[in-house]
Amino acid sequence: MVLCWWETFLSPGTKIPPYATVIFDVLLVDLFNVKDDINVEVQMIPQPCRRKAVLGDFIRYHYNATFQDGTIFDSSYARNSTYNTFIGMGHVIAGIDKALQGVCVGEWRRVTVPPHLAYGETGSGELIPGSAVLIFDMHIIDFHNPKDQVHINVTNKPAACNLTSDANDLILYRYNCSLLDGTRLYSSDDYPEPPRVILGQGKLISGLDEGLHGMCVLERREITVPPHLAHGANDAMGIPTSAVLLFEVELLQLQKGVPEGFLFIWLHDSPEPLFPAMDMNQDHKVLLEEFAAFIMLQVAEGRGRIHPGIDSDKALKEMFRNQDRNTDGKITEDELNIIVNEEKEVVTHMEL
Ligand SMILES: [Ca+2]
Ligand SMILES: [Ca+2]
Repeated sequence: MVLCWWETFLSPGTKIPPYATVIFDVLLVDLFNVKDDINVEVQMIPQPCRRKAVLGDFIRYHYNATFQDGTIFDSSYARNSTYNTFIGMGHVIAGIDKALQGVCVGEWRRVTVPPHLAYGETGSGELIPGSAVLIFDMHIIDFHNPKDQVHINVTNKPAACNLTSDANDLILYRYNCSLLDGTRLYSSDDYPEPPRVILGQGKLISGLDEGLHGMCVLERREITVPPHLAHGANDAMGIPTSAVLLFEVELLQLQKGVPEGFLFIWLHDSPEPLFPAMDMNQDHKVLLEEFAAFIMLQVAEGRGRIHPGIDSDKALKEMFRNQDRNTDGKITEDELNIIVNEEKEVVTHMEL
């Protein structure tokens, strides 16, 4: 179909005299065939392309939209915000819904959409005339599926690795957080000290917490976190809505932890009976100093583990208070036995 500026020559009601020679000055604006499909010209695909977008994915992309004569009629860059949509749900014109399938993160593609896969013969408002062929220059920022899990890519695994991070462990780690297009968001290097956190206790966004599990000291990883395991559809700390985040992390230190709610656990069986072992000077009472020395000896000899996230003096005092039921400043055998029996009923690891 060829459209020309016929209307501009003759104002309505103008009569063409007989035998007149009519001169057409033709500008070809659009050319398409009703059988045309979209035309996709892939301009750049970053490698590796881990996964291609499919129906049902949620995608964020930038675009410039032009007519065939090069006039820009719409641009996401002008709004300084990506266009975000589910693919294949009819939220965008049919041609774009189709063009978004099979893209890679970071891909640039030019898509030419014939009018029957865009705004048809009627066009759209004042912006898009009827039967217009539209060209979209698209840059895919990221996409994810609501079912996506955390993706972990180990970039450096130390040869010696006999201890790995798990829930309740205290870790010290470095990180950089960026968008998938490389935009840096925040980094532990922005702070004087790398962060220290206990895993598995809801202190971090859930996807990062999960990605930090199972690491050995000095291991490095790239952790890709979909928005539902990060900040979701909220604008948090300048992070765009529904953005997929990339964390580059390195585990610097690891202190094995104790289950939530515990201050100390035995790693093997506790001494049996416990009181005589704890009452190191055999005077039938255990004062704070004696108690602290006993516990720290267990930790030093690898028989027990104290809560890594709390100052150990504070933890020891708290543990002592828990045992010294009548608060007279000493633990007796009776007091200890009450606790031991109560604890044994509920847990296998005894908390002191
Ligand atoms: Ca004693
Ligand atoms: Ca007491």
